[in-house]
Amino acid sequence: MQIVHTEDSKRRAATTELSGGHLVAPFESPARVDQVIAALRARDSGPIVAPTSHGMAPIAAVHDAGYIDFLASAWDDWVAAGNTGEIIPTIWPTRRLGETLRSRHIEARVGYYALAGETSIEAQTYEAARTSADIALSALDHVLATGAPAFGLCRPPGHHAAVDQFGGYSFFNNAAIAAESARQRGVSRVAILDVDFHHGNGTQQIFYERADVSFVSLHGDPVDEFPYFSGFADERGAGPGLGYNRNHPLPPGTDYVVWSGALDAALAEIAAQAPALLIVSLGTDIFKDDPISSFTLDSDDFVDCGARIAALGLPSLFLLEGGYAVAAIGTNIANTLAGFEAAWRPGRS
Ligand code: SP5
Ligand code: ZN
Repeated sequence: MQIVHTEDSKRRAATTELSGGHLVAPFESPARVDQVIAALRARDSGPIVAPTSHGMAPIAAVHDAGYIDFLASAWDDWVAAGNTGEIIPTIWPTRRLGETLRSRHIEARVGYYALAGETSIEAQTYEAARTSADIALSALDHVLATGAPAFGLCRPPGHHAAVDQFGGYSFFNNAAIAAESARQRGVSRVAILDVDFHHGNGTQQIFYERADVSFVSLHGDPVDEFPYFSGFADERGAGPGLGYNRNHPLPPGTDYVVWSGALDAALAEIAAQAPALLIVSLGTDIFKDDPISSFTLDSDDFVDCGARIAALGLPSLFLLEGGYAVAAIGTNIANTLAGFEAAWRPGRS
């Protein structure tokens, strides 16, 4: 399988994450990239190519202009205000306080554009987020040009990033940017399958009222798990998009028997939508040893997961999302792609 990767995806190197009342080393670390690429090389999983620059237009097609400007200048504005640590939001326009951004202060802008407080911004974050989108878009180029599958080793992840919000380690929504780009390049309908442990609230929000890009997600039930306010089964889309958003919340401790049953249901929903392209938001934080998650998949289960996805027979683009058991992330990603490739035949569905 074609693999898109650059060492530039390690440029974001935040040192803080607000967790349990402490500032800890971020779970979403550059070491994840090293582990994934080492495993893919060791398995000879496919040619590894560098991304090409796609400019800002595909990002601006998904994200709010004020949000993009905020991310571009946030670090300089933060430093100019006299701050010496990383950017961590401290105040939000919560429902009793206000909804609009009228302050010019960097603290206000940070909170306005943040959906969670665990994700610090540092000096390289904007450039790293741009690189991650380029990785997704370059992998998409390969799928559209050849019909063959591709994997974008995206970092930082993207699926929590909404039209105008960062959080959950996400800044630009790589899967959404790729989906929208595919639509603009003539792909009739795109399905996004999100298997990351966490609900892809950003992807859901971006396409909630659209039928041309569907979003189907398996995740920890938001009554128990981040992002807590999004990912419930009754969120099914709105307007023309009604029925094209499908959530499969699952309880803590979910094992592969239950999880794969939900996957089959999700795959049947996607098949019924007859998409021309599948984008998989591939988070391996469903693994049993993940430090912030609660499902119990084993490394071997990822092989079967890949094979089940392959049965759709769709042109497929895999993009890395979460997965924080660093020692196992390479094996889990390589297993998923290997299981997919062994079973995939074009045009099966
Ligand atoms: C892309 C992605 O997987 N983002 C996930 C972001 C989750 N961040 C908040 C996690 C809060 C869980 N707290 C667990 C503490 C473990 N000691
Ligand atoms: Zn996740």
